Amino acid sequence: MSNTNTSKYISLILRHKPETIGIELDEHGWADVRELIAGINKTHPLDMSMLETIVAEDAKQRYSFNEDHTKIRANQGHSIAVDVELKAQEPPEVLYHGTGEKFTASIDQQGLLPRSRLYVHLSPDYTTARTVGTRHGRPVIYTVLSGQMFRDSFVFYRSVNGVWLTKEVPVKYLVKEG
Ligand code: HQG
Repeated sequence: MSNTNTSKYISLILRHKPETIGIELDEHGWADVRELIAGINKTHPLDMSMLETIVAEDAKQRYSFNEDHTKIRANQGHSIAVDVELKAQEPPEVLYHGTGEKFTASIDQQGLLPRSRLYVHLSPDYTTARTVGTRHGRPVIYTVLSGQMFRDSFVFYRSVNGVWLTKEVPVKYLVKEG
């Protein structure tokens, strides 16, 4: 089994369903590394050195260890309510959101909502947004007027891997491409 499959499974456990392998996350999203390895290892071969490699080489830097590598968490993308201690910060003047064409009628009515996740995910550049959008079919890119939102008191967080997060984006701050 490839590291990609194992990494996807780790992402499912650390963001959405820790109970699948009988573990719990603490309020800051941390899992115990030994428990995680033992739980994952039941279905996907995993030891500490493989986990170190997966965390270090993950293309989107999805995971972090604590200082002594006894705990691990996902940096963002959770559906379960954990506080990964992101610092609120001022976003760039614009950010981008890539989505599938099938969602645009609803987005144009309601704005961007987090759906199953805790936050709406925004990309710092157009190319990344296009890649994210392609996961949902024919991609459509919205430019988000994040600077104006910030001046209007909306709160933004930047994940350690460069993804920007905010609770929602009302329609008036969205500009659809094309
Ligand atoms: C859409 C990946 C209808 C939204 C990526 C999106 C990202 C609406 C979908 C991260 C809506 C949710 C997150 C509304 C938003 N009506 N649809 N009002 N508001 N939507 O997967 O942003 O590989 O939960 O446009 O790289 O696609 O997992 O969010 O299309 O950073 O690390 O609802 O996931 O990272 O889809 O992706 P998702 P996302 P990872």
